[in-house]
Amino acid sequence: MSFDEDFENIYAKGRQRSWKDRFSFNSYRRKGFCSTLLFLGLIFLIVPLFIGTIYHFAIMKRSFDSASLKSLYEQYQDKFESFGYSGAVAEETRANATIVSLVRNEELWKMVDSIRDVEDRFNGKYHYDWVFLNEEEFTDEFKRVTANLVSGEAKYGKIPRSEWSFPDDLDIPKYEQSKQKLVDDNVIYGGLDSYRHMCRYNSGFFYKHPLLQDYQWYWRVEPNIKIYCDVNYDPFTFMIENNKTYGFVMALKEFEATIPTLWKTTKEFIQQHPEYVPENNLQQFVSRDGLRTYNLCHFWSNFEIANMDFFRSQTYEDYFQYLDSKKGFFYERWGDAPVHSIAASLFLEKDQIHLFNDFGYYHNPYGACPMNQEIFIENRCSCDYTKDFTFSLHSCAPLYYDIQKLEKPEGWRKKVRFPAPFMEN
Ligand SMILES: Nc1nc2c(ncn2[C@@H]2O[C@H](COP(=O)(O)OP(=O)(O)O)[C@@H](O)[C@H]2O)c(=O)[nH]1
Ligand SMILES: [Mg+2]
Repeated sequence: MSFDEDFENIYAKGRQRSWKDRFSFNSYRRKGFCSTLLFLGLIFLIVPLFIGTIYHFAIMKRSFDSASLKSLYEQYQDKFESFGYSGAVAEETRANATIVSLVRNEELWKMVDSIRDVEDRFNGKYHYDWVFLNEEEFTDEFKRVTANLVSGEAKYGKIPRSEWSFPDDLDIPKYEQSKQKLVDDNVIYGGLDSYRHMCRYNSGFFYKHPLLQDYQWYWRVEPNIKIYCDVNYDPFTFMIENNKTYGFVMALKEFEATIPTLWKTTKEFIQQHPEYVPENNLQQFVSRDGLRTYNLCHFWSNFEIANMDFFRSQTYEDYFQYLDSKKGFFYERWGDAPVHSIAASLFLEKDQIHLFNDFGYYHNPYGACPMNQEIFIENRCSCDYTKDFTFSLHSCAPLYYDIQKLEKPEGWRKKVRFPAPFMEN
C-alpha cells in the first residue's frame, strides 16, 4: 500500500464517524474522560488547598503576632476580671504568702497547665500573687500568657548571675571528671550544669530574691504538675494557725549516686553546731540508726508550702554555706530536696512539719491521691486512688506516718507497686 492509499484509508475511516460519534459520552470516556476529570479534580482540589493554606498561615501569624495578642487580651481583660474569679477571700484574712515558680521560657505551656490547676482548685478563691523566677529574661509571650491566668499579681524576676554560675574556686577539671562519671553511670540529670545550678539555687538562694522579700510564705509550683483535688481552705493560714513551718505531699528515696558525701558533710556540720538541733526533731525520718547513716528519705521538694523565715534563719544559712563550701552541688549532684529535707528534719521540731494528706498532686512520675473516701469526695478529687504513691513500696510517707503517729487511711496496706527504675533501695 502506497503512502497516499494509506492516508486515504485512515482519512476515510475518520470521515465515516459522525460528529455524534466524535463528541458522544462514550467517545469521551474512551478517549480521555478519566484524565480530563482527574485534571479538573486536581485543579479544584489543589487551588483551594493552596489558597487555604496561605490564608491559614496569614491568620495564624496575625493572631499570634504579639501586638494582636496583646490587644486581644486588653479587649477581654474586663471580662476575665469580672467572671473569672468571683468570691475572693478578703485580703485581711490572707497570709503574707506567694506562689513561686522557677521556670524556663520554653516551659511556658507546661507552666500554663500548672497555673490552671492551682488557680482552678485553689487560688481562684484567694488571689495570692505568683512570682516567676528565671536565670534569663522572661519573654513577653511568657509574661502575657501567664499573667492572664494568675488571679493575683504576677511578678517576674531575673536571678542574679552570681547565684547561677560556677563558684570562682571550683576545680573545673575535677568537676568535669566527676560529671562524666555520673553520665557514665546513667545518673539522671548527671551531665547537666543547669540542673546543678537549679538545685543549688533552690537550696540556698530563692528566698533571697528581691521579689520574695515582700513575703514570708511560699508555695512552690513546678511546670507540668497536676492538682487533683479542690483545696477548700487556705494552706498558708492553716500552717500559721497550727505552728507549722514546712509542708509537703510526697516523700521518697534519693538516688544515692547523687549525694555520696552529703550525709558525711551534714554530720560534720551538726558536730560543729549541736545547738542547731532541737531535741524533739524528726531525725528518724532521715536516719534509722541514730544519725550514723542517711536512709535517703526526702520530702519531694517540687511541692513545698513553707515559711521562708526558716531558710532565712542563721541555722539554715550556716548549713547552706557549709554545704556550698564543699562544692557537692557540682562535684556530686546534690539535690535541693535532700538538702531541704535533712535541714527540716534536723533543725525543726517534728511538730513543725506537715504532710498535706488531703492534696491530690502529680509530678512525673508519681502522684498522691487521697485514699480517704471522705476527703476524696468532699474535695472533688479527680485522680485514681488505686495509684496513690503515698503508701506504695518506694514511698517514705509510711515511715513519716509512724514517726508522727498519724492514722493511716483504711486500705493503705494494699500497697501499689510502682516501677522505680532509678530506685536503689
Ligand atoms: N529557669 C530555669 N529553671 C529551671 C532550669 N532547670 C530546671 N528548672 C526548673 O526547676 C524545677 C525543677 O526542674 P525539673 O526539670 O522539673 O527537674 P525534676 O523535677 O527534678 O525532674 C522546675 O520548676 C524547672 O522549671 C533552668 O535551667 N532554668
Ligand atoms: Mg519537675
